[in-house]
Amino acid sequence: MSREGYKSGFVSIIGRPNVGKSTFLNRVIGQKIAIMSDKPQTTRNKIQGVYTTNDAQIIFIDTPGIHKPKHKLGDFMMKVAENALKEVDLILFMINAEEGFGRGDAFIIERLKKINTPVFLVINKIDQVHPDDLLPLIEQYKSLYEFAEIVPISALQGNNIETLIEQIKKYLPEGPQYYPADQVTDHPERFIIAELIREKALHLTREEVPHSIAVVIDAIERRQDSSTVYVSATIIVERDSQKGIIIGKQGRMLKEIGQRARVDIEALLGSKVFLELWVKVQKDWRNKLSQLRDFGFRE
Ligand code: GDP
Ligand code: K
Ligand code: MG
Repeated sequence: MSREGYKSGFVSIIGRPNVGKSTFLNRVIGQKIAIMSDKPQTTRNKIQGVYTTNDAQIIFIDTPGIHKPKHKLGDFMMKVAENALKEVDLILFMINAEEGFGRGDAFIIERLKKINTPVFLVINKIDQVHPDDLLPLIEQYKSLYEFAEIVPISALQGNNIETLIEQIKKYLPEGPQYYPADQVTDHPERFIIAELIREKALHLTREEVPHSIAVVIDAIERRQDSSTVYVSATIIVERDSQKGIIIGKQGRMLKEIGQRARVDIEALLGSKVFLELWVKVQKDWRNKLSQLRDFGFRE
């Protein structure tokens, strides 16, 4: 569903172990979050929870690899971690007010300097320190990195959480409500899978088809007694000519789109994927949609 003024986006929470990342997420839960820890592992970005209100949806993402590694990570892995942080709208860098600055933080800040995503410094466990000790800590971190906002909280006691949420919303772009408000979806990856397919279609056709093409996921099923996930999706175009481009000579283009998308979806879901792609012409589907929106219809 998409609505004017509605904000949505992806937020990554990073920080040393035990600073309170999980406590914060659980605190934000109320009834508004859907923890998705039991969902299929993703190799890069795992959705940890979705916070939905009537004006915004915040999708909290776990981006592994940014923390100081026990073993030396290869440059490639480091790049992967950095890219993952580039893809989110906002990063919450959480620290423990009690502990202060540590080497793990220096490592993270070095990584943050390589990306443009805005970063909040979230100072947790303020219930454990005297307010007078907070200012020097803030000054110290300020001198190391230009944080977009600095927000002291207590995840345990719930102090200042509302303020943090309001600040987060300010940094989210306008966007759709990706996930149902009060329903834990079985497949939070649905939207991402659709976007992966759309991206491949646009890229491989060198954008000969307009960005307005849509991808609808018809089914995601884990086949019994099989480790394979079956995904069926339909690419919706507006014209027969576009359908021709997407399918390509003897179906070669569609096959290529499918193969490339499958590789990414397998990485996302962490399992083998059987991907079935269909192409459908739906004339003027965009116009119809915007007309419907004028009547209050929500996608
Ligand atoms: P994570 O490793 O970053 O996910 O940290 P956790 O959320 O597991 O928290 C580590 C410990 O810190 C737990 O014992 C929490 O109860 C505690 N903790 C988290 N937030 C706060 C806080 O705001 N104040 C206090 N006093 N303790 C906290
Ligand atoms: K976004
Ligand atoms: Mg944790």
